[in-house]
Amino acid sequence: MAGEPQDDCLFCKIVAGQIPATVVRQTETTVAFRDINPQAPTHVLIIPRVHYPDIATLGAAEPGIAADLLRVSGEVAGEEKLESYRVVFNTGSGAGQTVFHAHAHLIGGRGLEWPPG
Ligand code: D5M
Repeated sequence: MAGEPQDDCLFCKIVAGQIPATVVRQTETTVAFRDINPQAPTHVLIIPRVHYPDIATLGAAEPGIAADLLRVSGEVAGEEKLESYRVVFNTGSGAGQTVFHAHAHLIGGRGLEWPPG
């Protein structure tokens, strides 16, 4: 069923506490934790507790939870004292998505080029 945990999903396992993560914030609908392969001094992933493969399917089915990802991104950016930062949703393998459970990347703490590669 849509949104149900998937046995083969890494981020569902983090939500369930079956795989350790450095969690920085939790809400009723989201979990935020540090990326295992940080691309900047602050690199936090904000994920929904429910399973959808990407931000498009999450946003279509659960727009309130998609908005929660953005709200929590801003809250973590504040806690990390970031004045400038980027929130990125890689969507599809051609855009670099490797984990098919919707997630926002919060990246900051260094200068960021535009356009991204
Ligand atoms: O981003 C997927 C991100 O997930 C990538 O930056 C690495 C990160 N990752 C993978 N495994 C873990 C664990 N176990 N903890 C924390 N972070 C992890 P994508 O946009 O799909 O390329």
